[in-house]
Amino acid sequence: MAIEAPNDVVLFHYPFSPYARRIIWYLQLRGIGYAQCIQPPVLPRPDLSALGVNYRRIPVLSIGRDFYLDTRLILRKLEARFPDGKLGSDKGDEKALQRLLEGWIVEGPVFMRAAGLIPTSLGVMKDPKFRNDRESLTGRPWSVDALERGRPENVAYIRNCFEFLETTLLADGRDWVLKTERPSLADIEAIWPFDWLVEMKGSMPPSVVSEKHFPKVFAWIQRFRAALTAAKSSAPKPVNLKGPDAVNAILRSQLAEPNGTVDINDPLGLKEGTEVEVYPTDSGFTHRDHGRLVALTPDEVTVASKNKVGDQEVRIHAPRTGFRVTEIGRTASAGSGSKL
Ligand SMILES: N[C@@H](CCC(=O)N[C@@H](CS)C(=O)NCC(=O)O)C(=O)O
Repeated sequence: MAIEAPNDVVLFHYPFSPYARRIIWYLQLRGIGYAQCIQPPVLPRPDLSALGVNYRRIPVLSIGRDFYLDTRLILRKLEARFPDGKLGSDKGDEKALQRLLEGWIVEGPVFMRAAGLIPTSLGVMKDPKFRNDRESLTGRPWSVDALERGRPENVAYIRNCFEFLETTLLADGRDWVLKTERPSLADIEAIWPFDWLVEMKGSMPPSVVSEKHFPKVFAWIQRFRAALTAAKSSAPKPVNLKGPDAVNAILRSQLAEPNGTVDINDPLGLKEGTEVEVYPTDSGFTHRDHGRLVALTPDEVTVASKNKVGDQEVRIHAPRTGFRVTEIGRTASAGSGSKL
């Protein structure tokens, strides 16, 4: 019997992905039913390939036959798709803080520094398959020696992040970042790498980062975990879909969004219908999604792509920041290039 995805939502992830947790937490806090299709932590990921998605990072979320890449876009889409009881603020200054926190961690250096604190004693770090996979992801050598050499600087950097939260956002003793009654999107945006590090034994020396040094940050993390436990107990349990069931459920469903438009004044000058490729510029850039350009707005690009199983088109959406869109056959010039 065909298994349906609640709300047509399928999350592709693996449980130890800290990025995926941003989305799982959001869905739990909102009580939104969804299905999940657990992916291997290293390539290949045949379920996503069958669906026509080449992007290699995790998580990916589909709503119907629309696929959303990158947690920044996924959260925006969930807020728009399920507006009643959304977690984001409507006030300009609060929205600004939300966006700045998102950028600080996802686009800025915080997550890379936090990832540099994964203890090298973890089994996965010694697995050559994992090491080779992450070398191909980042294009840089991945070695225990290099990680150990970088550790002191990463600890110093992360300590400053704890210090920043302790002495600014949380300094007045508030429970939640925007002084809300319950955790908001701003809490999700701010908390995830710090929660991940606190959970990961051996990531930070307790002589430098501990509850004693940063009581407010640690208490906030505890509060957030308690709020999640409470939300989880009343939220619908995710439906587990095996790869082929996820592929079938998605290909049976409709497109979730109407056609968008291609902004004729967009600086890239691309036209609707042009064959383009879309890929992230920070890591995983050799895994590119190809398709017909369907929509191009200031913060989103959408391409229509063929899956490998049926005739139905799927749509792949990515945010503009941190992603490149190029006409197939043309080389892009890197936007950040400077002669200074
Ligand atoms: N900016 C992306 C970053 C996602 C990311 O880097 N995810 C990690 C997992 S936590 C990843 O994909 N690692 C490589 C892989 O799993 O192939 C987002 O916000 O979703």
